[in-house]
Amino acid sequence: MSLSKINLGIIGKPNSGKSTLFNTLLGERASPVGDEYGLTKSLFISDFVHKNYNFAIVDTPGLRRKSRVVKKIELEQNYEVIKVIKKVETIVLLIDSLENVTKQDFRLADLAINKNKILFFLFNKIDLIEDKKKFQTQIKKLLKNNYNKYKLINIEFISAKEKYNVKKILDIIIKKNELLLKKIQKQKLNKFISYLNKRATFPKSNKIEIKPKYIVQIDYKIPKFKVFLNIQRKTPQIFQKFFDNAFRNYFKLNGIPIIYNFENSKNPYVN
Ligand SMILES: Nc1nc2c(ncn2[C@@H]2O[C@H](COP(=O)(O)OP(=O)(O)OP(=O)(O)O)[C@@H](O)[C@H]2O)c(=O)[nH]1
Ligand SMILES: [Mg+2]
Repeated sequence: MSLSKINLGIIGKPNSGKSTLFNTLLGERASPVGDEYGLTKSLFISDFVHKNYNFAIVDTPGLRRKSRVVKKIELEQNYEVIKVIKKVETIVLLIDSLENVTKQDFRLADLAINKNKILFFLFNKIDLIEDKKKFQTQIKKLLKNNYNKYKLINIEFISAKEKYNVKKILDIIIKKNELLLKKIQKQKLNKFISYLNKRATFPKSNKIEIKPKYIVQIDYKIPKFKVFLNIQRKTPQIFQKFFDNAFRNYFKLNGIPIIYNFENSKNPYVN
């Protein structure tokens, strides 16, 4: 039987534990690990099998804030990491649980989301946190309240060093990759539209409620939908957000990219 493939990029600030996680996943010390800030200077690439998946993984140099980057080599490293983000389908953004989530983290997350990647906010070194339950609740609340792409991301907690939750994360990564291939039947999409029209009040454009009329899936590698609306004008952000939210809730599609093409109603299916 041939194995399916998952390409996984490990990114994040210096010292967050990327190389430690890389080694834990491989079960060997392939990438040097240590307290020195900015230890990893180039990409490390390897692969392993978990369940019926062949994981290709990339360990990357820790990225510093742009304003702190002084040496040319660091600029090149930044460039390498951005290339990795573009190339793989799944990104693990590693965050040291003892530190705050920074602007730099959000910048990297935005980059991954804009490129339609499956993205994990992976809080590492959870072994150093005393009240883990409280911490996890706080982090989720923080992100929910402060990050408007909350529904698009996955939030998990591990100790790369103590190998805590690492296997579980692999299983979740598999689940999300399988979810990415989801095909939604026409009938179910129609049902969603009538459900939404019965329930919701919609954002307005020029005092007219923007309503979805019809939806059709047009691609399957990353779920992509054409959504026909009752307006002629450019679809406002607020409606896009509203629709995405409703759609993800209804079909239970959190933590994966979804692409929508919003169209005006000049089409044969409306009315
Ligand atoms: N307590 C604890 N320490 C960890 C964990 N993961 C990594 N560390 C420690 O954190 C330090 C940095 O780990 P690295 O894996 O080298 O971090 P990195 O993100 O690769 O760092 P750069 O290559 O500099 O970007 C090392 O001292 C690790 O032993 C963890 O889960 N728990
Ligand atoms: Mg490293």
